[in-house]
Amino acid sequence: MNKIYEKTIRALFFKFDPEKGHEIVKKFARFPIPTFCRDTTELNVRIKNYKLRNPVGLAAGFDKDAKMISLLSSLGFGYLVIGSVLKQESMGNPKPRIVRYENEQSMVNSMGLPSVGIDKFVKNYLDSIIRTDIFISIAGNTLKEFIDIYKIVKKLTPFIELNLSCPNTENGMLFQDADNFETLAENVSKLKDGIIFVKVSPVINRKDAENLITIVELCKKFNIDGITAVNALPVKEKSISVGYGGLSGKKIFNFMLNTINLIKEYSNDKLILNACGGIFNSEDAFKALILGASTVQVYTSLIYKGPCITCEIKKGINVLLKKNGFKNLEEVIGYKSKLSNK
Ligand code: RRO
Repeated sequence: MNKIYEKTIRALFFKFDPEKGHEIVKKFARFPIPTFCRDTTELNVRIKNYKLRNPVGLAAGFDKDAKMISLLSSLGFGYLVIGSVLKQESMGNPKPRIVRYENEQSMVNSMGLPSVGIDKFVKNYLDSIIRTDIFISIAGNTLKEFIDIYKIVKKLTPFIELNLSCPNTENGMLFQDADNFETLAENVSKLKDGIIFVKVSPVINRKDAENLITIVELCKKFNIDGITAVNALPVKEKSISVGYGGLSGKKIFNFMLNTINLIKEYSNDKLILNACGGIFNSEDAFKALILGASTVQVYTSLIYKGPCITCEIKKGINVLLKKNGFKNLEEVIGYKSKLSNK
């Protein structure tokens, strides 16, 4: 099925500017399609008091304005992360702002947080046909913006992801700084309903690792439920208008695994982890789950491999469960650390 997608739809879309293809999909995405991919109970995932039907999520960024929920929720995902949404409307960075590295199944984006703003986002959301769980990713330039949006979105869904790590705006990583994060976590926790995740950058050096360890400690202190690791990796890229962007896809897979490993080590099993970054197949997903991720998120691989990727990953995980003697996914999550604690 992937090969058909690659030779037809992808071949056609890849002739356009990368954003043009996305715009075309958006036009057709207001309606659901029949779901062709069923879930089995072995793949259910517990997130505190909630249950996701399967662990394969769509990462933030694909549907920033909540315009494609109806179509996307028919594709078999266990959940969709919609957003990131800002309080006010924003145009983002000038184009061109996406470049594909086809041979490496990776890409760089510098969208710069374009958003229709929270009011239109909520309207789009409420107009959607929703057939799977929805996480909403929120971003803010100030503490007040984060808090104001949080108060609105927590009424829509129990699952909120705070984006601390946009590589493409001046303030995109402000709240990843441990002192700023402490203020954000403390304030959000006072208003908390449901589940809160924070999304962090990949760890590439010791300084990043130290900062992330502090974030992990603060999450535990302020009752933040989990971490999505990782956002795109900041890189320079001349063919993008602003000269820099965030690298995603296969090239960041190992950074993702290392970051998940680090968080797991310091979380004392108190945080729920979502693995995001370069997951293209069930083997990739299984590696992240065994390390301790409860779910996996895809985005770049959806573009390279097409909408069948969700079913392929789910089917592949089911095969890997049986092959490795696990009864269900819950037994797999964090299996590696359970082994080393024996
Ligand atoms: O909009 C973006 O440029 C963007 C965001 Br908010 C993000 O979190 N990650 C990314 O790669 N791009």
